[in-house]
Amino acid sequence: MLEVKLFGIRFENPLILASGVVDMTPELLRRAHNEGAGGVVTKSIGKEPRKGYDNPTIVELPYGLINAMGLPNPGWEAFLNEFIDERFDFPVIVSIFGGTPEEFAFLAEKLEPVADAFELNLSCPHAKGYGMEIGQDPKNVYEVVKAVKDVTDKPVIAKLTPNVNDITKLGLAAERGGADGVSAINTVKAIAIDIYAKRPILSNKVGGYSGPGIKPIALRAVYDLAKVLDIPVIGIGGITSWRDAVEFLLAGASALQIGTAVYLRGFKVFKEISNGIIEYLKEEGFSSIRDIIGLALKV
Ligand code: RRO
Repeated sequence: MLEVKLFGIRFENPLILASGVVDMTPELLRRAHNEGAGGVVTKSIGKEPRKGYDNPTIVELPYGLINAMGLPNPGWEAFLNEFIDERFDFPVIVSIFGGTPEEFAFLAEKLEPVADAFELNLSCPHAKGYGMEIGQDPKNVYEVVKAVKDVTDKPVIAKLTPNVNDITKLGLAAERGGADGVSAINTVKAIAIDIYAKRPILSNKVGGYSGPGIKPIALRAVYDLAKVLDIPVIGIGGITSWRDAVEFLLAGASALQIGTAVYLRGFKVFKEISNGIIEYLKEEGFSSIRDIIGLALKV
């Protein structure tokens, strides 16, 4: 009932662990799947090892989190060594980030043996020279996607930033570059201030807001993208309950990623959300999740 096929890859359910959330080791990815994720995205991997920013890197707010982790990752070589002998019986999407199209292409070539698909991080909201600094410009999105598609036959998903006036321009640029899908959204650029210290809380000062507070923004982005794109849209942003998940599916998302809810409540959210979607489909008289994707676009 929940099975979906995206860019030739079968997912037993459409709930995918989002990049950067309890996904640092093969064991954690396996646990996510054992506890109900239909697939996983790894932490974003770059050319060199990065320790990330100093603490504090996360602020908890009533309706979500602001993070500025700073792209911590072991670098492509250590990542490849760690994953090369692993066999997974679920799809593993490898997230990569770079400062130029060539750097993205280099990483895709090197990491191809351990990737079922790539997600291009064109959207981290606070990394100098990376992420959204590149991905806010449709021309760069096109060039990065094209460079990666030129070196790999694996499906390529562009992860888009909401920090622009019209996200569909980014989605259309990704599609023109040959992307197999887009994921939307990465975090919303944000800040939190300690009123007694009278300074920003995060060591990096600004960060990215995620969780229930951004859900309506993410939903709108997915709705707009699904209206104009022919490639699948993967919805991300504050999905916490099965009701949220159904909203994204109705808005045209073909699959969903869950991050902050897993961080705050653990892997059990995958089963809770799957079970809720199944009940909803039965009550509403649908036999497959595929039957509800995009229904809200038709009115
Ligand atoms: O590592 C981070 O600080 C980070 C990344 Br790569 C990203 O894509 N989005 C985000 O909110 N944080």
